[in-house]
Amino acid sequence: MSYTERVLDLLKAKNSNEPEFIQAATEVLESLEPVFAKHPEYEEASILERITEPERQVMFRVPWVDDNGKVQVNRGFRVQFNSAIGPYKGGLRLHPSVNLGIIKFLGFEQIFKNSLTGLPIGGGKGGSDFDPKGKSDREVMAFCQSFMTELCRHIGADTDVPAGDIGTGAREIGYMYGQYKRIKNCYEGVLTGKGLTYGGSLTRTEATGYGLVYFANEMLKDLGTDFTGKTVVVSGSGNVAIYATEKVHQLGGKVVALSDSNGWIYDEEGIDLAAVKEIKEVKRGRIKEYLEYRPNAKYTEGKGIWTVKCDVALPCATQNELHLDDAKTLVANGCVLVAEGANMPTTLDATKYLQENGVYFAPGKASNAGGVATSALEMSQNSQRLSWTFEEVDAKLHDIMVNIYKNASAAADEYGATIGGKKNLVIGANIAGFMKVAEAMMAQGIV
Ligand code: NDP
Ligand code: 2IT
Repeated sequence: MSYTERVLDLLKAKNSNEPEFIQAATEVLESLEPVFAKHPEYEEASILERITEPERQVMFRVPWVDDNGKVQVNRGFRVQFNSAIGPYKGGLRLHPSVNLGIIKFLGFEQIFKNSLTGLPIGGGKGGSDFDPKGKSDREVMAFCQSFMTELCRHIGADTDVPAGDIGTGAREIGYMYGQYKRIKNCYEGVLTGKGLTYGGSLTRTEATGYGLVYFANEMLKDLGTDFTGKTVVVSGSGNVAIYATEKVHQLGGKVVALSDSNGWIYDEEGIDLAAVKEIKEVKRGRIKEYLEYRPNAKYTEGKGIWTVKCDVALPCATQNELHLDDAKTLVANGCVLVAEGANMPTTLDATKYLQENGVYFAPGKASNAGGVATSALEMSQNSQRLSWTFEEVDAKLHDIMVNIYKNASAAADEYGATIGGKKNLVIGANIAGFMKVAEAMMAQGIV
């Protein structure tokens, strides 16, 4: 039995009730197999046993009062996974599905993603099973203030810097920042994704979606093509999906479908993004309302967005939203590229099927790293007490995505990792992300 197999067995035994964490760890550890043949010193230092165990995890009660005067209680989480290369960094997810296993999978992915950005940020993640959907602004504020009242003792600009994720946008970050400042009496860059009037960075809102498309564009270039005239399907209709759509349109492609957890829309003429922004960013409505703006579009309740014929698919909603059956349909419909905007949206068997059938595939930890990279740029600006222009940040984001592509490709080349006639970017990204963290851990001794 190899080192990676032994550690995986151990992980499965210890964390049997955390399937998403096991899934993420399986993908990473299997990719790293060839690294340990070259570097026996890592096994000697139990790097894998250490990197799969969070440095610290906190779980806490979040009591708040709803609009009926009733006390509600949610569960809060922050997993500080790895600080070898920088302060813990990663988003806060607010969604009823949140549990420790989900936060651990996201925190684990974040270690390697953050390393790939080339910036000094460690891996962490947090959130709560609170559901912001349908809540009044006052209820959201009450929750955010209570959540931060506990979280504030565990974070700090040089310790741990949370940000947005599913359910956490500018509104939630604002309420949390206000409460942090009030309790700590300290105006520091403790959160990213802040509003532009109080330390936020231009381009952070757009960064994950834009970065995803910059990355996919590098992949297309390698295939000798680009976005011009390409038909694209994007799942989700939140922050990542909206700005991925915007950039695809800027580069000459056409997004024809978007979704939310209720259903999906198909607009043959190309999505009217202004309408989607109004529905999602202003009204906090449902994607079905798109028909009020574009009566010729089609709405389908439930799943099925991957049945839409496309050249490029960008899953940007949530984990495990693209299954083996969806992968088969995409391949049968002639899809050439899948790049993950969400974290782990593609199941392991679907990923394998896509890759083996010649679809060029980008794992989220590489292709969605533009969001956290721009968060790190926000941290730099806060430390300098400066703010850079949109063009400056966008240019840096573009360079970072090109570099991540280069580094993941180079690692795939170094280890001869190809699949279905394409570079295996899953292996490339995992190895490139891992090496820097492993070297830092080796240098810092047994901690
Ligand atoms: P948002 O909350 O803005 O949007 C999430 C979108 O996904 C919504 O359309 C939502 O639909 C849909 N969705 C969420 N959960 C589910 C579910 N269980 N089933 C079906 N649809 C679902 O989040 P983001 O756009 O920020 O995040 C999307 C993905 O991108 C996540 O995986 C996140 O971890 C990842 N990501 C985000 C980054 C960021 O900077 N924001 C950075 C890197 C990755 P509905 O409204 O109906 O719930
Ligand atoms: O998954 C992610 O990378 C994010 N949600 C963004 C994290 C961040 O710190 O900007």
